[in-house]
Amino acid sequence: MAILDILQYPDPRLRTKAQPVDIVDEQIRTLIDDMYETMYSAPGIGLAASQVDVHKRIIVIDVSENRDEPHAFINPELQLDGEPMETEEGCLSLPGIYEPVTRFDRVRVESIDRNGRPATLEAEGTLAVCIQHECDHLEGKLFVDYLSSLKRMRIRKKLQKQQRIQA
Ligand code: GNR
Ligand code: NI
Repeated sequence: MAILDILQYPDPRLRTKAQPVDIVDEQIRTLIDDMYETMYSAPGIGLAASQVDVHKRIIVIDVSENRDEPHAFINPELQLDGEPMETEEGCLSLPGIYEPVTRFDRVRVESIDRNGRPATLEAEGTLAVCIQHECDHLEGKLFVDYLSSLKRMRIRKKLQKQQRIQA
């Protein structure tokens, strides 16, 4: 397994729209394993393939306390449900930035699992929020897109400054 590099905002590659997976083969399963390792080591509660510069429709999530409830979704199709709710979001591509975002509190996801079988999941709460956040990544969308352009500009400047210091 391998820990993959996570693209940092405002890297333009984060804006790439991901393409559907045709066949779930060994290469896809290896990518999913590497995404889990990358997510757990970060640590984060989810990761989209887009964030590791692989523009395929694959996301992994684990919102459990014990980090022992992994979910992988290939070609996820979302149905939003329930009520709007506001929660603080963060993103591994925007380290140290946390801002409130309004999302639906329930979702239904149809996808393919790591064995290539169709699967349906109904989720609520943090899992529902995380699924929406990850599906946005596959469209090239980031949680800061829901903020005002002024806030987004301040965040971009702050992160670019951090990245210059790290370089
Ligand atoms: O680790 C993460 N935490 C988080 C918190 C609130 C809402 C969404 C998230 S997802 C994020 C990991 C990440 O960037 N996934 O794309
Ligand atoms: Ni994210």
